Amino acid sequence: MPNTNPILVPILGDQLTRNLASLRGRTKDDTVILMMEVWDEATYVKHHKQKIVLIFSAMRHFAAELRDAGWTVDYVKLDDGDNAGSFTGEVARAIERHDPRAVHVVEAGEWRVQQAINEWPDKFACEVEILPDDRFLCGRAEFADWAEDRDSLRMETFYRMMRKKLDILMTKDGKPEGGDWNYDKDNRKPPKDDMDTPDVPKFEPDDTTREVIELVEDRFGDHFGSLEKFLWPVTRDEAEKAADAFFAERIEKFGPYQDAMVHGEDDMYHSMLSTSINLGLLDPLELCERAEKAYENGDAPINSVEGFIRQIIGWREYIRGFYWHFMPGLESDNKLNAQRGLPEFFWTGETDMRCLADCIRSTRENAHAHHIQRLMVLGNFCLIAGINPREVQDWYLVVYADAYQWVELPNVSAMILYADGGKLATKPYAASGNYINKMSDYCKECRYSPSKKTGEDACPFNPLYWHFMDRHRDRLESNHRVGRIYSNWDRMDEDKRQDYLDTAQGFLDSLTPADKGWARVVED
Ligand code: FAD
Ligand code: DLZ
Ligand code: SF4
Repeated sequence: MPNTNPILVPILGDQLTRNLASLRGRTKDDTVILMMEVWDEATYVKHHKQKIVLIFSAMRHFAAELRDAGWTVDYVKLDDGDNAGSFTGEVARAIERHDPRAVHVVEAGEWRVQQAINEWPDKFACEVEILPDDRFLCGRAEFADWAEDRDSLRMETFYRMMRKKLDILMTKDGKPEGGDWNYDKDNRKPPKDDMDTPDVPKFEPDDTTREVIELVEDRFGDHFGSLEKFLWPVTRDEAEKAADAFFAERIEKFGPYQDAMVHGEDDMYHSMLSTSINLGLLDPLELCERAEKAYENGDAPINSVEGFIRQIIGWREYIRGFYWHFMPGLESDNKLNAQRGLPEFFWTGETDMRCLADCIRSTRENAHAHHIQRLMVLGNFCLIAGINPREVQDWYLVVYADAYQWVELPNVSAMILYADGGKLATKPYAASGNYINKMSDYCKECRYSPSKKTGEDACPFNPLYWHFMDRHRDRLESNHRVGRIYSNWDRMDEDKRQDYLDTAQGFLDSLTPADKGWARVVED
């Protein structure tokens, strides 16, 4: 007799697509889909309230969409009385309920969750099949092949391989479209005075989202972040509307203003699609193909289109490959031995540094900040102030609605903090106040002055920059991209150098370290 018991298909909170490997080819009458809201996931760090609302609401909408399409969905809500609290506990309970002949699950995005899933074959009596997540365009094994025997794992080399493999922005004779692989040099326009960027579509909460907002206010009221406005897309339809608006209104200027920052302008020309891509609501390759079409139709210039495609098939895929390649070590790497605690103002926004205050305000209000804010304002500060990588990792993982460890950790540990010692970046992304002054309007009304180098009114980025360069001289001087900076330092007279170091030290001593309870539940 054939075994007619169903296949149990657990779908995790960031696997919200019908094109998931574990669903493809399955028949509806032979499958029970399991979706689980669990305490362990909601509290392993104290996620921004909007992040929890986004994930639970998107999960509930996706479950409804599957049921409407005729699938059997067993959905466990967080406040279901018998909730086991963990993925493993819930799968065990579902096995009791449905007596499946097998469990088919797609590998998890995160190491921590994958470790738990790896134990399922031994834990459960039925067969467990773990499938690769083929929503990513470069498989984990493919990345490992690419990385093997390479001295340097630069994103640019990886990206060219991906362009060729996917045949995106390539001419018929195998050359990069437009003649160059990378148009970054055209993508550094500072903001104009009268910048008036189109509004990003806002999706008002429906009944399902409102119910989740209540749940989150009730259970996670002490988590960071505001729920005053929650406007993220939570369904595929909404995510597609958000993508339509980006391709109609913003992609043209996406490239040139990619690195520009304006006080109070939280979206600029960015796509604001990361939350939807990471949840599985949007397909990354389809977005790149739409961008390519926009170029072919003359709707957007090559520097915008190439820039957007590079972020997705380049950076996003590379970051994911890098994560799996270097885990679990990446989590504890601290090659610059940075030991300072994260300042409290990262949680409260209470700082006179106008650039940081604005990025933190956007982070609190929207669970979002755009790339250059994450990299060159918040990240640069953490790097040159020597903040401990673990504390910075926790902060980024908590505060952004698009944050999952696979994408947060390499960006934080390797890209901004150089904690991996240079596997990802050729040099630390350290910068003085000059950079922020050039690329933003923040400094005009700041209490500090970007042109003052030392003393009370000096922009803190200026002395911190030299403090960082000085304390890491042994490691960085031999780096050919950094070495010449030390000639400038050595040319300054002794008093000037001491002034820089004293101003930086005075500023560092004035910082109040954050209460650990912001990021994690602290046991008494
Ligand atoms: P756009 O500027 O419109 O870019 C288009 C898409 O490219 C994004 O939606 C995203 O999918 C992809 N992308 C761009 N840069 C990166 C990158 N460095 N790594 C991976 N994907 C990229 N992105 C996350 O999705 N989750 C995170 O937790 C996250 N943490 C970050 C932490 C730091 C320190 C830094 C420097 C960057 C981080 N990023 C993260 C990358 C990037 O900042 C966000 O993807 C981007 O700001 C999302 O906004 P957007 O959709 O408007 O992006
Ligand atoms: C981030 C998150 C949260 C807050 N809650 C859940 C949840 O209750 N159920 C779920 O399936 N996933 C959740 N997630 C996402 C997971 O923590 C995890 O990031 C992904 O499944 C990737 O491994
Ligand atoms: Fe930021 Fe310095 Fe400019 Fe103030 S002066 S906004 S601290 S870069």
